[in-house]
Amino acid sequence: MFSNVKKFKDTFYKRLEMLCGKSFDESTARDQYETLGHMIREFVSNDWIATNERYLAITGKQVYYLSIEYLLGKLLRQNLINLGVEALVEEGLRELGIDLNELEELEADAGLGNGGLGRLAACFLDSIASLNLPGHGHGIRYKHGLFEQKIVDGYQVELPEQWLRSGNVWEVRKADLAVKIRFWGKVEAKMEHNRLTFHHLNAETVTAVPYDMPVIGYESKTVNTLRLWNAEPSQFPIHDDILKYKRETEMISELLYPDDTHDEGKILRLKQQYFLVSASLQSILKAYRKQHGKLDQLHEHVCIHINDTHPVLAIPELMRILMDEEGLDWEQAWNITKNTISYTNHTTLSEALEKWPIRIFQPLLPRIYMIVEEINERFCHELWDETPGDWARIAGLAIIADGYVKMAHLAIVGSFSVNGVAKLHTEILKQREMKPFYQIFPEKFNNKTNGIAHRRWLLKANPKLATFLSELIGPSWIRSAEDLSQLMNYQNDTSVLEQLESIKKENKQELAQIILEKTGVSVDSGAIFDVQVKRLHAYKRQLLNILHIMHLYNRIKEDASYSMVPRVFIFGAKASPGYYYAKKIIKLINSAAEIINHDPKVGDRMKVIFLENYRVSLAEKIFPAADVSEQISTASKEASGTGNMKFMINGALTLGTLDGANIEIRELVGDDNIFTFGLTSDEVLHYYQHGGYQSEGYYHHDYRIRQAVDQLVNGFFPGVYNEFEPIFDSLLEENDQYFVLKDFASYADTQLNVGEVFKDSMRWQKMSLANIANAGYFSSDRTIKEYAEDIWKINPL
Ligand code: 26V
Repeated sequence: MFSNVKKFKDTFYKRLEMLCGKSFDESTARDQYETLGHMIREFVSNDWIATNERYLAITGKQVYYLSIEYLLGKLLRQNLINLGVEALVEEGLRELGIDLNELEELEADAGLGNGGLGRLAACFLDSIASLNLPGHGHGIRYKHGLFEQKIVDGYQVELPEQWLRSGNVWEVRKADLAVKIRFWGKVEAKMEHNRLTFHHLNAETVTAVPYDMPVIGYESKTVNTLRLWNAEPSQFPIHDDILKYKRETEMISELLYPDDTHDEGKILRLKQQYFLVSASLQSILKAYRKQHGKLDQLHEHVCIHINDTHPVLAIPELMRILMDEEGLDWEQAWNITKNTISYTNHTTLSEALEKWPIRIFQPLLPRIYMIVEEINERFCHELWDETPGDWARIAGLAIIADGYVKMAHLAIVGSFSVNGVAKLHTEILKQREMKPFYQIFPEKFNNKTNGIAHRRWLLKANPKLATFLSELIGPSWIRSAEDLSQLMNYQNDTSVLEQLESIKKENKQELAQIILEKTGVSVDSGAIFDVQVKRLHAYKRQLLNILHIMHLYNRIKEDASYSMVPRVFIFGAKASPGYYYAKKIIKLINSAAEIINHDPKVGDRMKVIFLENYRVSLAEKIFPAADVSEQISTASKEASGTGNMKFMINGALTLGTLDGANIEIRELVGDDNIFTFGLTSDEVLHYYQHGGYQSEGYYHHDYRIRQAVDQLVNGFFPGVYNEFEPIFDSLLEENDQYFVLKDFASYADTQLNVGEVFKDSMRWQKMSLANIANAGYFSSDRTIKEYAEDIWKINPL
C-alpha cells in the first residue's frame, strides 16, 4: 500500500470509507489522520509479529527497559520517516488535497514524562529498534500525562492533560495478557514439605492490562514493543465497597506525577512503582518460561534495566517470584537477581534520592518488605565483617535506616551495574555521593554519557538543515551520526556557511511566527535567539538568566544610546505544581517580559518571550531556530542535560557552565567553539564543604547585581508588591545556595562576548558548523551501543 503514490491513494480512499463509514468527501481531518494511522499499523504488523517470533526463538540475551516515564511526543511523522515512506505519503496526501502537517497537528503529544529522564527513555527506544537490538520497553499507560501549562496573568496554571481523549491509534490492547498485582493483606509463613513457604493472604488485587505500542526502527525490519500497563479492577472483586475499590484501582494509572522532585510519602506513587514492576516481571517471566522452562539461568538470557530508582522494586519482586513461586533458595535467587538487574542513576541531588517511610511501605507491600529487610540484614552483616563495630558506617550504607527504605542503596546492592549519565556525573558518584559504595563494589560503576535520537531532533525537527547536510555530505549521517564529522571539510567554505546562515534565518522566521501567534509579540529574526528551555528548577538557574536580562534593560534605560546586538530571550519551562519558588521565577520572567516588551525605549534591542506549555512538539520547533543554548546550571548539579545536545546538533552555540555533558561538548568542539563561564564543580563542592561564600558581598560590591536584585522588592514591578520577596531572600538571607550572584559577573561578561562574536556572521557560522559536525557523538545510537556491549551484552539481530 506504500509501494507507489497511486496504490497509496487507492488504499487510503478505501480504508477511510471502511473505517469511518463515510465517503472521502465527507471526511474530516481527524478521519484522515485515523485512516493514515491504521494504514501504518497494518503496514508494520507483519514485521512486528515477525520480530516477536524471532525474540521467542533466539537464545541470545534480551533487555527489558523499565521506566516510570516515556516522553514520546508525536509519532506519526517519525514513523513515516523510519518506514522510509514520508515523501511518498506526503505526495499522495497532497494529491488528495490533504496537508500532512495538518494531520500531524491533530495528534496529541504522548507526554508521559517530566523532562530529561523520560525523553531519554523515548530516545533509547528509537535507537534500540534502529540498531536491531532485542529490547523491550515497559511503562505505565497514564490516562493523564504531564499537566498542560497555561500562563494566566503571568502565573502558571495547570490543567489536566488529555492525550487519550480522541483515542490512540498507536496502541493495541492485549486483554489476554493481563496479570494480577497484589497489595495490602498479610503474609503467613508455613512449613510445607520441610521448607518455609510464604502466603500472601487477604490481598487486594488489581488487574494490569498491557497496551502495546510498536517501536519502529529506522529503515530496519525490527519493530520492537513498548508495553504500557493500564490498571483496572479485577474481574470479580470481593469487596465491600465496589465503587471505592474501582476508583482506587483505576487511580494507579490515572496520572503521571508532575514532580521530578521527591514525593515523599505519596502512597499512590509507591503503588505505581510496584504496579509497573510486578506487571512487567510477570510478563517477562511468562515469556521466559515459555522459551526456557525453568528460571535458574535467567541472568544468562535476560537483563532488566531500571531507569533511575523508580522501578527498583524489580529487585525484591524478582526475589519473591524466584523463591515463592519457583522454589529456589535465597542464595540461588540472589545470585540470579543481582546478575539480572542493571541501574542508571540520574541525579546526585540528595533531595532527589528516593526513600520510602517503612510505615507506608510495609503495610502496602508486606512480602516485598520482608525481602528488602532480609537483603538489608545480609548486606549489613557483610559490612560488619569488613569493619566490625563501625556502626556509623553501617547505618550510613544500610538499605533500611531511620525508618526509611533507601531506594538507591537497594539499587546498588541488588544490581550488577550502576551507571552515571555523563563523565563528570559518574566521577561525582564515584568520588563523592556514592564513594563508600564505589569502594565496596568498584566493578559495578561505569559511565554512559547520554545521547539523543538525532533522527528526531535533526532529521525530523529540522528538515531544511537535514536536506542541506545530506546534499553536502550524503545521507549516511542519518544512520551513522558520526559521519557528520565530514562537515569539518567545509569550515572555510563561505557558500556553505552562508547557506547555514540562511537556513537558520528561515527557521527563526518560522519560530517568530509561532511567537507572534502565541504571545502577540513581534520579534526580529535578525536578532540573536537566545534560548533556555527545560524544567524550572533553582539549580538550573533561570534566575541568573532573567537577572541578567533585567540588568541589560537597566543599561538601556540609563543610556538610551546603549548599543547591543539585538536579542530575543526565549524561555520555556514547566514548574512542579507544588514548587512554590519555581512558580515565582515564572512570574518574574513574565513580569519582566511585560515591562521590557512594552517599553518603547527598548525598541528592537531586546524582547523576552515565555512560551507556555513547553513539550516535545514545541521543542522540535524551538531547537532548529536557536542561536544560543543556555546551559547555566550550578556546576556539579546537572547530571548530564540532553537539551544541550539537541541545540548543538541544530547548530546553536552553547553558553554554559562546566557541568554535566557541557564538559564533553567542550572537549569535542574545542574551547573556541563554546562559551563557558562560572565556578567549576570542584569550586562549588569546596564551598559546600568548607563554606566561604557570602552572597551579600557580591550584592554590595556589584552595582549591576544590586540594582537588579533590589528591583525584586522596591516596587519596580507594578502591582505585585511582595511577590518576589522569596526570590530576594533566597539570594541574600539564604546566602544564594546556587551561586547566582557569584557567577553573575562571569555570565554577563560572557554574554557581552557572545554579542561581539555574533557580529561576525561568518565566524559565528563556522562555530555553528563545528558544533553540528561534532554532535554525532551525542546520538543515542552511540549511547545504546555502549549499553548493549558493556552492560546488557546483547547483540543485533
Ligand atoms: C529531582 C529533584 C528533586 C529535588 C529537587 C531537585 C531535583 C532535581 C532533579 C530531579 C530529577 C532527578 C532525575 C532526573 O530527571 N534526572 C535528569 O536525568 C536526565 C537524563 O539522564 C539528565 O540529562 C538530567 O541532567 C537529570 O537532571
